[in-house]
Amino acid sequence: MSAINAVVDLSFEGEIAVVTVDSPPVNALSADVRDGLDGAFKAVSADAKAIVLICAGRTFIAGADISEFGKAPRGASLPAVQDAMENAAVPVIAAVHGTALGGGLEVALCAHYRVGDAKAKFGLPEVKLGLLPGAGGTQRLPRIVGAKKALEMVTSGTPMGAKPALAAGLIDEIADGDLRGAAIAFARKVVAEGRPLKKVRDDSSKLGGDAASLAPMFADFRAANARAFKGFEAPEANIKCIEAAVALPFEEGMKVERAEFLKLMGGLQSAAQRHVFFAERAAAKIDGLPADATPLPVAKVGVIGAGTMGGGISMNFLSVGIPVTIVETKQEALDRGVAVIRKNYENSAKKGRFSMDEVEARMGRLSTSLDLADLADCDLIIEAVFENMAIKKEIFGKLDALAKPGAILASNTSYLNVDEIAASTARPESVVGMHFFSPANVMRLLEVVRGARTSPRVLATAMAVGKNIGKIGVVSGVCHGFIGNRMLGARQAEANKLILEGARPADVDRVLTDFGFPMGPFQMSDLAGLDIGWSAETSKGETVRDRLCEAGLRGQKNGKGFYDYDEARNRTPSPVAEQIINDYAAEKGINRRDIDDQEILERCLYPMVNEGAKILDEGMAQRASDIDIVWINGYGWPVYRGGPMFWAEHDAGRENIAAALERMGFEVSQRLKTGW
Ligand code: 3H9
Repeated sequence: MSAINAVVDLSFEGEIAVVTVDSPPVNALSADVRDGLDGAFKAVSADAKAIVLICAGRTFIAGADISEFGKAPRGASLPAVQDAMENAAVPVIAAVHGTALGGGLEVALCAHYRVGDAKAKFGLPEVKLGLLPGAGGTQRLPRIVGAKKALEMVTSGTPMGAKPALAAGLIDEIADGDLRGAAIAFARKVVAEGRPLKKVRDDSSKLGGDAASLAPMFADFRAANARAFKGFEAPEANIKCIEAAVALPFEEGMKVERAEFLKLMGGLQSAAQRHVFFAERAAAKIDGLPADATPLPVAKVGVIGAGTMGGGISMNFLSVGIPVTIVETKQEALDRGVAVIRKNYENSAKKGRFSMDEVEARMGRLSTSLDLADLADCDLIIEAVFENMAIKKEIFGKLDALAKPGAILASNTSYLNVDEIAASTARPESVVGMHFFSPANVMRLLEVVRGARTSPRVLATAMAVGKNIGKIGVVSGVCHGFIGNRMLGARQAEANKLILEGARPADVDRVLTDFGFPMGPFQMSDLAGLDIGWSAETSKGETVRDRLCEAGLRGQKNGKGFYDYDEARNRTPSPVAEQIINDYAAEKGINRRDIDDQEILERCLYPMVNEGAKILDEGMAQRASDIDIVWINGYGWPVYRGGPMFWAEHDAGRENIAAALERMGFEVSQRLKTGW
């Protein structure tokens, strides 16, 4: 074996040259990897009969090195490496394990043949980074899997497994066992049979039609996905490139791809989506955690409360094979909760996500009880009862008495003081907040609330558990509403003022949905129920919300709220709500005026950013990007806008926001003026 450089080796197995990339963690196409590949292909001696390209470590090349984007180009160019492969004098065989993604697949598509192991995955996920495959992927992939399949792959970013890849002709063989050995054997076969140097670029026979015959397919695809692609620039650019692959010769199609790629790469959406990629990974890191704070094993989970939250939380664990015991106070509540879980699973099975046997397997892991004592052997107990401090304290006091030593006691509280809850036990080091978002089996965010006395291992375990159940955990300190709801509160307060000053609830909602949120604050209030935390006995008509509830407006649940809802849940602004708001404003002497969309947007979003900055001031979030992750995954902030803190920094402008907030009379965080 001879080293071409620190990350690429060249060795020989008889007459077969083997080029090995070894650049942890994911063999991304950094300048070093490109230089190494360039050097290796040049160094292959004339007597080699074939070349195998393979990677060490956990995966084949997982793409371009995203951390190099936007920096001055260095090293060999990717097209030069691809040319060297495609135009090699002898067959080049890519041997794929793990994930051949993005630039990795684009490199593999320049080989003449591809062999994958049984677990290998092949995809072009650039769209998730607000990009398109910029190294020929949009021109080569449709020439091998057909325009329709390629269109689905580049616009969804979803990878293909080895079996479908073999069926589609994307790979030539699935290797059983030793990939290196199988790839070398395959290379020998290619040589022995004198197979041709197949260049994907030269074969247009699999595209599936020409521009005219495929036009309806493209039109249907755009129409079917209009909602999913709304607001995003990258999907349409990807579609245009696949159209170009169908309509134009290869080299011309490459020019379209290049132009579209550069447009996206220079735009704010891709910068935002790349930020989110790294932000997601940064969120998993807990600053200052001692090295010995390894996660504790969690083999059995208890959940207190079988309501919407408790049921959803339980499903997360049942789905990954962890047994759950749910405890309720009444049998009917248990039965109802279990029935909802079963129904959810059955609905997924009906949609083909898994089999009915799997439904039974998951349900089989669920047990129920009316007695907290049945949680005594759980490693993790999550309390998911309603937001009432006295009740939570009582429960935690009981858990302290019955849970096994070392068990983690978690609260799903969305606002309350985790330290106060912890103080009702003699083991505050075992208490942590695990705040799930509704529907808890679907939403990816998990706020992990670190109490003043939560032990490092308990914190690490809560984060590891989150990862295991497919969540993105973000650590928050103890403050009212933690990261997400605290900022939501700032937005809601201003939205409430706006409707008294003259904006209509539907205007506020429209401005925010146009911005990219799936729903606005008043649609959200209607969905949650206007009467959450409201009681007829104590209501004094002091707020608009009190008056709406007093008038029998409860939100979507009774078809009346800020909007009226018909049976199909179509909404129209409610004249009753509008009258109540107008009367309230008149009574308070508020002069109503026309409020334009820009003011609505600024007043809803700027105070949120300010609150985010204060959260950083107080050390309640570890980093600004964590706040972005909370808002994208828990509250529907559009991913192409990178989260509130990214948006403030790179779009709206921190200093602009600070100045506007000062004009509005807000107390402005210093960080907002000077940087996070
Ligand atoms: C592209 O290819 C454009 C082309 O068309 C060419 C145009 C000219 N670059 O996710 P993990 C880091 S665009 C740099 O935790 P896993 C990651 O940040 C690219 N770094 O592991 C993390 O670092 P840290 C298209 C990267 O096992 C570490 O590796 N490709 C890259 O759960 C481990 O990552 C993609 O979009 C990268 N490309 O998942 C694939 N990838 O430890 C993106 C990862 O410091 N990557 N890192 O936090 C993935 O989807 C997953 O990382 C993968 C492994 C599935 C590969």
